[in-house]
Amino acid sequence: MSRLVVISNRVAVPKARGAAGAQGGLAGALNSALQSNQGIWFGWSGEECESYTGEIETVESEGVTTATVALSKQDIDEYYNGYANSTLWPLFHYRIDLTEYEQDFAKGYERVNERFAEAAEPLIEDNDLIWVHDYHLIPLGERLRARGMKNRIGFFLHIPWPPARLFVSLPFHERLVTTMLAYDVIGFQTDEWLDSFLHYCTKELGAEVDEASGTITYEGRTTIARAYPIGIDWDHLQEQGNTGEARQAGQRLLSSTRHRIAMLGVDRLDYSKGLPERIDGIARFFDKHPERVRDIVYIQIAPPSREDVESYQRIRETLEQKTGQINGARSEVDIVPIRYVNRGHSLAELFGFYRAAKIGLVTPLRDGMNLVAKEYLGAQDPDDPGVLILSRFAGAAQQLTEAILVNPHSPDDLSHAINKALDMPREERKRRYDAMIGTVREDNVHRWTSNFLADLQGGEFGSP
Ligand code: ADQ
Repeated sequence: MSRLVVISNRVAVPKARGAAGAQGGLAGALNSALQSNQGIWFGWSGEECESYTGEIETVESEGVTTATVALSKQDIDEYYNGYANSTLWPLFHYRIDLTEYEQDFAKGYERVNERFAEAAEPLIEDNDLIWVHDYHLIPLGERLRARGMKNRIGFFLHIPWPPARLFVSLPFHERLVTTMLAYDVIGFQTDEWLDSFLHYCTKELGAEVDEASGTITYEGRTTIARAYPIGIDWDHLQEQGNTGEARQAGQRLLSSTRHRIAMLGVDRLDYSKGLPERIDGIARFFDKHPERVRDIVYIQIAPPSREDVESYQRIRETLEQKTGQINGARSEVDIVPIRYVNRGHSLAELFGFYRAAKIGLVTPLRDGMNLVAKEYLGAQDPDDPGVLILSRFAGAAQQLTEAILVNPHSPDDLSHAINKALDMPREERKRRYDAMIGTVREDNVHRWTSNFLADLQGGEFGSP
């Protein structure tokens, strides 16, 4: 097996988290793939420097080398907060109303991708497999090719790919996609995002798409494009669930809710997660069933993210306002219907909360996959599982079809789903859980890694 080089915006550097093997999730899975292939993980350190030097800091731990560079303030503003999180993120989540089309952002994005290519080049050997992650680094493969690199290079997009009609609102959209075709393998979370991408390639680029073999041929070069749905780190989640920390967290939640049913939302504070819309759905539920305010308590865990971007500050204000309104209108001396927790929790604590909550509410307006939905199921008691209410617009809905699927934009739909979940008999809860848990356990993050790498290693296409 060739050596593996992973390149992503951020890197899980060992010194920040103890031993490399101790972490689960995506970082843990990438680390185990890197460990078995004496790999290197390259990206931004998360640090800001006075001016960019390209100096690489390396840390070696358990057979994995992490290599990071610091970025200047201008790079962070234009590439990370700018093009990545104010242009591509909203656009790819179908939010052209929030998309900022600033030329400086586009230039900063090109510049940092070029810097990444320049900094990573000396780390890469001829037979290395290179795996680039996510929307921050779409043109990186092409930048590496421009430096003469003939390695097999793959790319995985963690977020949705928007319909062509929205995507063409991006200035230089053709350029972005043609750079993508410099990769040998392009992975999407679901068939839906893959189809949107293929549709764009056919209609706008005039590329030749062979859906049977999953290949795109453009200007004499062939690229594999497939869906590789990401999963959770099942074993790590179960290990965390077996800790005292998980049990304590679950007990804390149960003792504080007493006879009321806990309904739980766990999300980064991001407008794509549909949080204000969710609160509207809960308000509608209380309007329709005022007596049920004694049956249920909603707990929303939402730590802030990307606070330097204005649209993220606004979402926080909106959420606080809406939560305050419902609590003002519906609270009794002994009852507060919504608890809003503005900070993150460890996975062990989340496991405890997931298991104690009889309803999991996961209602993004658009989501590449959504791992919270899978973690919620993975934490349930198989003999008495809770009910998952899931947005039909999350990638996860394509696999978790026995969840109560909802339209997150419709308060009535949400209200109806909550009512149905509250009354769902155990038999039906079990039937739905049994139908979904196999894919959550088996199609886990390790399988995702090995499926992608098998195609990257073994595909016969795309030799540059
Ligand atoms: P995110 O949008 O961050 O990631 P999501 O899949 O919802 O995606 O969550 C990722 C992880 O963050 C989960 O493991 C979860 O436990 C953790 N997390 C979320 N909220 C938390 C909280 N309040 N406290 C602590 N931890 C929390 C992007 C895409 C997704 C895609 C993932 C993986 O947007 O669609 O599923 O990448 O590819």
